[in-house]
Amino acid sequence: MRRFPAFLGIVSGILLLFACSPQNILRFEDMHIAYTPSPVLGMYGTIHNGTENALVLESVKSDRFKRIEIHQTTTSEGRMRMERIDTLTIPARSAVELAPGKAHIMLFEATEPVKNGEIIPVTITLSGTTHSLEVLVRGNP
Ligand SMILES: [Cu+2]
Repeated sequence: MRRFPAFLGIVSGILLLFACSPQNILRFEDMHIAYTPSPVLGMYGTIHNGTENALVLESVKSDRFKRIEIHQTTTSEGRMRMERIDTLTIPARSAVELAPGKAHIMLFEATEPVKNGEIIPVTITLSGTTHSLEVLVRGNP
């Protein structure tokens, strides 16, 4: 019985750690691939950089696609167009939303047709560190 309070102390300590940590870490929010029957798909979501340093999105890779690019949408003379960019910087203590009409990830040449509801493993490299994500394919809400 004497061990019980100690166990509770450890549990509340862990909970406290979880409650505090999201402020100063890297966090991916609502990363998803928008389903369309098109062979070219977009990946969206928000990258929260809670660290003290800017993070640079360097590459996105997946075995399900032969080519993945980082895109930025620009408007000139009233026309929206997207172009490939080499990297995307997420400033320190800031967040970047990947969305249609903004920066986003573009997926080309799926190895086989992508299904709505499929979960696709994706590797994202930020400032030399790779992060493995399981990204859901879903219809746009
Ligand atoms: Cu694009």
